[in-house]
Parts: sequence; C-alpha cells; structure tokens
Amino acid sequence: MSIEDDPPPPSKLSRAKEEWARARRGLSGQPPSPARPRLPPGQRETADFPVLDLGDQPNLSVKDWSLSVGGQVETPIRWDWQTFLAQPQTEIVSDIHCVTTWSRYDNLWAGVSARHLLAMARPRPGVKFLLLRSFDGYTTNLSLEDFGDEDVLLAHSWQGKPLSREHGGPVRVVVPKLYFWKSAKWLRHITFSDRDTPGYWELRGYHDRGDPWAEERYK
Ligand SMILES: Nc1nc2c(c(=O)[nH]1)N[C@H]1C(S)=C(S)[C@@H](COP(=O)(O)O)O[C@H]1N2
Ligand SMILES: [Mo]
Repeated sequence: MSIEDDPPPPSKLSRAKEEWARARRGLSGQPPSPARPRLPPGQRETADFPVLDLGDQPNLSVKDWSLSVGGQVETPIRWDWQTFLAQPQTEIVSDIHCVTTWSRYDNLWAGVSARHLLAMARPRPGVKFLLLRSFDGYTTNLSLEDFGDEDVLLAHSWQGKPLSREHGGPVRVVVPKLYFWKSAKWLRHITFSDRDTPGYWELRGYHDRGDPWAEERYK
C-alpha cells in the first residue's frame, strides 16, 4: 500500500471548507443564523395586526371571487374558489414587516404556494416580473425570483381561520421577505411579463423591491 492512497492531512483551508459544508454556506435562502437578525433595521415588534389599505375594502363572497393568471405564460389560469381549494395546500409560519415600522412575528398562513402556481402557469422564457392586481384596484410588482421564493403563499387563512375581509379575504398574497405592501390583499389577477411595471406604491415613492433588511423603504 502506497502512502499516496491516503488523503493528506487536512489543510487549514480544507478544514474551513468542511466547516462551510456543515454550515451549508452559500446555499440560497439559508444563511448561517447570525447573518440575519429577526427584526430588520428600524422595525419594532407588535402583537397587534393593524389594517392598512387604500380605504375601500371589497366585500367579496367566495362565490364572487376568482383569480386569473395571464400575460407571458404557457398556460393561462382561472381559478374559482372551488378550483383554488382543490390545489395542493401549504401552511407556512412567517413574520410580517410593514414599511410603517411594525413587525408581527409567527403568523400562520394557509393557502396555495406561489411555486405551485408557477408550475401550473409556466411563465415563458424571458419573463422576469409580475404585477399583482386586486379587487380594490391596488397593484404591486414583484420580480419572478422574489415571487418564486419557497415561503410565498396565496393565503386564504390566518392563524387557522378564514382570512377576514379587512386583511384581504378571500385570498391575499403573502411575501414574507419583503415589506408588507408587496403582499396584495383581495387578489384578483397576476400578469407575467419580461418588463417591470411599477404598482400603486411604487409609483408613489416606495422602493421597487422593498427588502426590509436592506431598508429598501423608499426610492
Ligand atoms: N389590495 C390591497 N392590498 C394591499 C393594500 C391595499 O391598499 N390594497 N395595502 C398594502 C399595504 S401598504 C400594507 S402595509 C398591507 C397591510 O395589510 P393588512 O391590512 O392585512 O395589515 O397590505 C398591502 N396590500
Ligand atoms: Mo403599508
């Protein structure tokens, strides 16, 4: 047996790399825990669930509600309430960070994952953005990458109960990693596109992306 068959004793670098592998360093979405504090800069935690919107809260029964998905997709979608509930259901616990500086921890949401919707609609090559459109006329834009995050949900329930009208029932979007204005209530339509279209607040001085940890509040 030749000595070359044995691996060399670990160098400082290879020990470091083993450590990085154990910590899964570099894997998207899972930074080592101290890298990202739970409370983003400038936020304070609250136990309340404030209501913020344009002031017109649509009164939709589930019979009136449907979601359409169009633009640059292979398979346009229209889901009425029954069809929406027949999709695979996901539960997610996530934190809310509102640009007005309140954060609310540990919200249990239930609904259909954005990833499932993407798998069904299949955005065409070149699509990089989408616009959410709501029953009150509200709009907000997202990158395809942010919408496709594993924790993004089209939610119909909060804390185990149907989502109330004031919080966006029957169905709202929840994008936990961005400020809450990106989480459209009373969701009506999603348009996929190769171009970015600013929404209601983005046209009024809010940041295009809205990452709370980077304090992307305003332009
Ligand atoms: N359809 C619709 N969605 C909306 C809004 C709105 O006015 N209309 N306001 C946004 C803003 S600015 C915030 S902070 C959150 C507030 O959600 P909440 O009322 O459930 O706390 O909803 C977002 N989604
Ligand atoms: Mo907001």
